[in-house]
Amino acid sequence: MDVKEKIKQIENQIEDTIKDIKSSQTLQEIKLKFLGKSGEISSLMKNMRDVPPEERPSMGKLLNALRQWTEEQFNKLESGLKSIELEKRYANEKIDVTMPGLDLPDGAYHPTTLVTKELINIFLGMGFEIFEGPEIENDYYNFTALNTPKDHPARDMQDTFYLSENLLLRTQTSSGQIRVMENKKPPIKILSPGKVYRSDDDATHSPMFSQMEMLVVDKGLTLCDLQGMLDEFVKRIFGRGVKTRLRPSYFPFTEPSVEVDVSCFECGGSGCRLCKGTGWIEVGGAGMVNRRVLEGCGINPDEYTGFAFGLGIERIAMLKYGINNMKLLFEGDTRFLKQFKG
Ligand code: FA5
Repeated sequence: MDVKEKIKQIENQIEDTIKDIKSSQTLQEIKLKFLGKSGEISSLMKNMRDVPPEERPSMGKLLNALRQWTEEQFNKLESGLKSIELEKRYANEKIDVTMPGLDLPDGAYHPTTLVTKELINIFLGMGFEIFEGPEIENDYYNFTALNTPKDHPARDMQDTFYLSENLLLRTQTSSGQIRVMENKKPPIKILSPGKVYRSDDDATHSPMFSQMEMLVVDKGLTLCDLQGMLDEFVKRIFGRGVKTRLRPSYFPFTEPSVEVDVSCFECGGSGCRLCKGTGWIEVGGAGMVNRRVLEGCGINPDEYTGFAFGLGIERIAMLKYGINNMKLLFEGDTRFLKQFKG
């Protein structure tokens, strides 16, 4: 067949097939059939070898024009198909912003956080400021300045995690008392919540737990002021009917020292499993700040007195929510935690 005729035939063929192409994928296949390496146009070009040399330039021109025309046809169709396909995709992917959202489960505050927030609120309402000391403490603030020198037997009351000869994980938030009194002149009224660490581990003791320290230093404070404040605090956290009892105790940094008990809010004081039949539940330690501690911080103990109170936050959470194993507060089990939506 004459090349010109062949060209005409190809053009007609392209015009015919193009009409029925409905997707860019089919278009690619057809494009290969004509323009691919072994496609019809490329084969024609290869056949140029058989064309007499004098006809080659004009033939070459015709074939190049055919290739260019074919490419234009396909490109035009391709951009049309692509925009139709894109619109279809957009229509399918349309987002209905009025649809209700996915029902993701609500989070809840951890019981320890709930109690911490409640305690902070109570004390802020009484005019306390918050002080947060470091968790890595040195021996001086955790022990020595709290009237507990190196060979003091009271050091055995708390099993300490030492990081070096002088550095340790604080065993009590009482270390914050010293940091505050060193830097602030009375009147002082601070609340110091935070994590503390001890080598302790059973159903009511954890190696890492949270304490809240309360310290007040001013002129003329007595144990009665401490009891009055504890009474009010306990009523706000456990309920108006709950009473406070101070029991003699020992802490090197307070003199006198007391254990703070509250009347059992489960049985009202008649004795039950929660209070182990005693009618009372211990919530923390307290006392009048030892004059040696005040002196060490540059506060004249003849002019000022102070009282301090420290409690275990997990212990309060266990009492408040009737939790019988402290481990539950550290395991992060959502079946347990989701019961505490505050
Ligand atoms: C102290 O830590 C004193 N710093 C408290 C204090 C402050 C006394 C100010 C005087 C003046 P104690 O070691 O008793 O005291 O601990 C206080 C509370 O922390 C305890 O009543 C208990 O509720 C809690 N607690 C102690 N050890 C653990 C533990 N391993 N896990 C969880 N809670 C604990």
